[in-house]
Amino acid sequence: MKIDKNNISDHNKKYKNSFQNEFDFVSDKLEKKGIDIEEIVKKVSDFQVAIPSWALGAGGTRFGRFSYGGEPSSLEQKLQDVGILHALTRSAGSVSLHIPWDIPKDIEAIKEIAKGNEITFDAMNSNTFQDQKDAKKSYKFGSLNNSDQEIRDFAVEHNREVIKIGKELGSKSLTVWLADGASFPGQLNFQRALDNTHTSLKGIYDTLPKDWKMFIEYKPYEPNFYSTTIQDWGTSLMLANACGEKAYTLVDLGHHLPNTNIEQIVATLMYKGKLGGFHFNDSKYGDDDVTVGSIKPYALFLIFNELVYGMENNPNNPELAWMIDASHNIKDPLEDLLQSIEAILLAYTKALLIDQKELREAQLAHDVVKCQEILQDAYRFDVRVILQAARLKQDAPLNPLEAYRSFNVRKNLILERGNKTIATGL
Ligand SMILES: [Mn+2]
Repeated sequence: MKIDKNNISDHNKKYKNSFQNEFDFVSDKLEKKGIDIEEIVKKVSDFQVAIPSWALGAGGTRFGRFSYGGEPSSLEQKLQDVGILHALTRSAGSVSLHIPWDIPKDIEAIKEIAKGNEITFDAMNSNTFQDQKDAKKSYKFGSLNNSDQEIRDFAVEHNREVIKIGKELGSKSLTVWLADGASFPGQLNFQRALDNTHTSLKGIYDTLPKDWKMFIEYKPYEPNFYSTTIQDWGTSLMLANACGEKAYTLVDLGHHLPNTNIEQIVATLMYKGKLGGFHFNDSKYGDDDVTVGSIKPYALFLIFNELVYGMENNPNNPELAWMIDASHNIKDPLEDLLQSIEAILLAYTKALLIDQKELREAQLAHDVVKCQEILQDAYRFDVRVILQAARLKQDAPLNPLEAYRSFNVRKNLILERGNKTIATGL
């Protein structure tokens, strides 16, 4: 299943006139504010977010999993799905693989398929949160933090293997997320666990190729209920600093306790040049798998305000590795990802509209009302047509979700793959 370019141009012909009217109207409005719409369109076109291989099938919860017809059952099919998303948006030009779920049998063949779909390989993800079949050691009581040296070595070795596979594919980074922690008080000696984690991470870091980065992700709780060894950005930053200059903190939106000021965390990390990766999702209570922007779109906008400021003013911070990190329970995963991509780009575009000079002046004048007005003025501006312009420029459909449905993508995937497939790893 590949998206037919003729279908896209038919789709765009249908909406071209209404698009153009709207675009001219918005372009005029922005010009009056002194904003060049073409500059914004260019930045939006350049923005690429990686799709994780595990988001393409139905994830389910610990209570159950409801399959989705036509799920990709191999790495090849996962790449095809990312290719579909990229053809529909031109914003999803990379995939983030998960080892061992996505071990390529034939590296060259996989690289060919990726190339054919104009997909590159983003950060590689290791997995020490579950035991694999026939595993010699168990991660039941931790991996990199385990009190047993042999288990720590086993987990370090797995990460080195992930780097090796990633190197062959052309990836340039490794993301380490640990489920390590304790479910009950007294179960774990915190200081020893942290020390073990530090030594293990260093063991992985030392085998990192010169041009690679290592991202250290944090999460306050789950799967452990009492403590997580790398629970917050401060712990992650401390470990990244202890590893070296190629190690960075990774912020996952859903990995914070309710009401955490994530935009301030982002700002703090960028100030130190240590924000390396960014995972998008949304959450209401505790789960981190809700569609991006579906619950707290204004918070996402405020986060993007800090990200945009950081990207423009902190040259010491590297280019960020953006990824959607979500799992889909009841929606068509591809439709959910299209909604997420749209939400990310909307928040980014609105943040680009903020007049940073005017904001700075209002801040210096302590005009609190004006500061808020500047932010909200940008947030309330309807920028959807800017996203459409970015897609039109790259021969992608003006309305990706509608195109996806009218092209009968899911129906065709089910015809090709069957109704009862399960994505590897899910
Ligand atoms: Mn994540």
